[in-house]
Amino acid sequence: MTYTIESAQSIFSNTQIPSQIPAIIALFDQLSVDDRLALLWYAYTEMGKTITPAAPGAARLQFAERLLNEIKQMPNEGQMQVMRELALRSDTPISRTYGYFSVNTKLAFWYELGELMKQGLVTPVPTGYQMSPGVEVVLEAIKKLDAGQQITVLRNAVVDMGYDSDAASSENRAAEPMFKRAVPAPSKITIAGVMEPAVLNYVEAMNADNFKAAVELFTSDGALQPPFQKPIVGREAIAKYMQEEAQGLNMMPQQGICETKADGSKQIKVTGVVQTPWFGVNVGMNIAWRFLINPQGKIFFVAIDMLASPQELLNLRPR
Ligand code: EQ3
Repeated sequence: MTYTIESAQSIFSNTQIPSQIPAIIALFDQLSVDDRLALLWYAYTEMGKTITPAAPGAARLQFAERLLNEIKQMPNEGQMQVMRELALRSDTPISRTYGYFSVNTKLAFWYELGELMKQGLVTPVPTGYQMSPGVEVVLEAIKKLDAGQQITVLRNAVVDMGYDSDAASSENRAAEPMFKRAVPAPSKITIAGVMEPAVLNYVEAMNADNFKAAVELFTSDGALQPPFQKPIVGREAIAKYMQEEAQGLNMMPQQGICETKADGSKQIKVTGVVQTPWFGVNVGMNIAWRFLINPQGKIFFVAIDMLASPQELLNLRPR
């Protein structure tokens, strides 16, 4: 049997419930720039009543430091202008520098700006700002999401900011500093219903931040599809992605289903919880992994999906 990445993308699609996140992001994108910045501030402070991100630490801030110092020295209106340009993805020197940052550096940059806003050193909301009705709609929609989905909306908003030049591709970025784990992640994995070595070894390698071992489990033309993104194809590209975005994750798969096909390939769906080092044990994201394992036991494809609700953790069979 021959499979392609395109055909692999649709495995177990009849068990999936569409996530509300893309629709909320589409609504968010339609807001004016001041509305978007204000909304992020309100959503962040609202979430901050129950959860707050972990401080990024000096190593992670090293790439953002120069930009942050430049912004700190600006008058309020200049600071606001920079934030607008970032949100508008304008082609300005600051917006280009930001575009070069890795996802984690972008998060660290906004974390620091957020701290300055809390201290009153940077204005969080434009002077004279009047909330539009659209902001309330999006804010209410965000409030109804669980914490794992809320932080995904915030993360996606931050990642989409800045000028996206071709030169800012991940090959041109400096190596990402390692996230130090406060507590080691689970190292011996068991998944109810799934015994497949490639899947168990994948989770164990990821939990040890051993991306070399994780990538060796893939076929050379294998692909990984992160939530709401296109597949990343080939071991080298996957390894680079993992180094930048998967450090310090705690993966706690719980249960799964395995279907063996006539040619010996396997389609496996696993559901469970993932924690990001940004929020530690305080926020669990409900996710699914959909694996296509070739007859030789290598991963040809894995998609990672954000689940629409905790009930979906048990949604393993076609409806
Ligand atoms: C200051 C403020 C509030 C206002 C201003 O107007 C604008 C902005 C932007 C502001 C600041 C916002 C801030 C500070 C936001 C911070 C958000 C953070 C820290 C969000 C972090 C989110 C992390 C997430 C959602 C991580 C998810 C990771 C997942 C699902 C990993 C999945 C993976 C698995 C399971 C694999 O098997 C393979 C790898 C992969 C990474 C895909």
